[in-house]
Amino acid sequence: MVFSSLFGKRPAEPEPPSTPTSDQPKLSLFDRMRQAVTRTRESLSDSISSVVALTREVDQASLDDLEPRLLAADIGSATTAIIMENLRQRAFRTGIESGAQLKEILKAELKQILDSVAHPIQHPATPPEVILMVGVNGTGKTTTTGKLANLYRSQGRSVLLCAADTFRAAAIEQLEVWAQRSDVPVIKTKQGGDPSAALYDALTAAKSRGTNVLIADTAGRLHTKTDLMKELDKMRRTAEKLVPGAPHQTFLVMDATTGQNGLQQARLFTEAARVTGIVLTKLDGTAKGGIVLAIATELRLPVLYAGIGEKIDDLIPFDSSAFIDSLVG
Ligand SMILES: Nc1nc2c(ncn2[C@@H]2O[C@H](COP(=O)(O)OP(=O)(O)OP(=O)(O)O)[C@@H](O)[C@H]2O)c(=O)[nH]1
Ligand SMILES: [Mg+2]
Repeated sequence: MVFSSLFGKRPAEPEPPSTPTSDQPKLSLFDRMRQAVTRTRESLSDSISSVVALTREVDQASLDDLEPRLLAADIGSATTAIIMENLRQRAFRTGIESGAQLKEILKAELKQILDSVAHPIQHPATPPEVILMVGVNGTGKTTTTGKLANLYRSQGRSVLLCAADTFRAAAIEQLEVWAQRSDVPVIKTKQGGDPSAALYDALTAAKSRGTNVLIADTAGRLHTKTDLMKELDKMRRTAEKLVPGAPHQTFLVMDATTGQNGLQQARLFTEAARVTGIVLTKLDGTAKGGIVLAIATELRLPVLYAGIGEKIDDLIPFDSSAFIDSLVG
């Protein structure tokens, strides 16, 4: 399968305006996805091999061995139960003849789960498109805001950043560094200031400048912090008032390494914050990439982007076929 067909929905991989720390040869997005899920793939491949090693034909009993490995990859108990039930039925009805066939069936099952929550992103007819970055502490919101600015810029869209994390020390400076890297302007207020006021200024600026995309980095918060959740509501209302339909996107940034724990936090967060899609960060640092499946089954939300490192171009548009091929390939 060629790379362009996997990523055909988006423009060809662009040359970012600046990649200060990128010193490796350019890999295709597919290769980079494959690299990011290496550890998860190795653990899954092992289990598929061990299932097949037991007997030439994959029977129901030998499938039992696969179940704990799916759970270990963080696919989640609900999702694993669905997959196992389908595989067992298949083994019972028509038989599964080989490891290769098991892989193909597994791939189809996983793909169906991801595709059931996929939907095309609707861009507003009139700019700016307003994106709120939300999530619990330390998941990678600020880093992802910087990477997204770079990605959108390289697609020819103009970007304005809003430093709406006025809570954490140095959060504004951190975003300014990212803004410089991708050469985009940033609107800020002082630390301790009202994030909605910063957002108001940024929305006004984006409208008058005709900016395509406004991305607001917000403070890390737990759904249990009532004041901070109210603050997020106020930001939403501010956006709504100034730009019809805004915020058009609310991206929940999730850290893949936090596994089922992160998923539980995310579940409660999505209920409170009207999340439209997930950015899954730190996929490069985990053998639990299966969390993408659990997100689809349990949050009913698509993963839109994957963070695969700390550099500016270490963010890739998520593609379910590429992901599944990388995971089970
Ligand atoms: N390996 C890896 N590290 C990442 C990725 N995304 C973010 N990080 C790192 O995660 C750490 C936290 O990132 P931040 O962007 O500051 O996270 P945040 O959500 O803004 O944090 P708070 O604002 O404190 O809630 C930093 O050290 C980032 O370099 C990723 O995709 N891969
Ligand atoms: Mg931050």
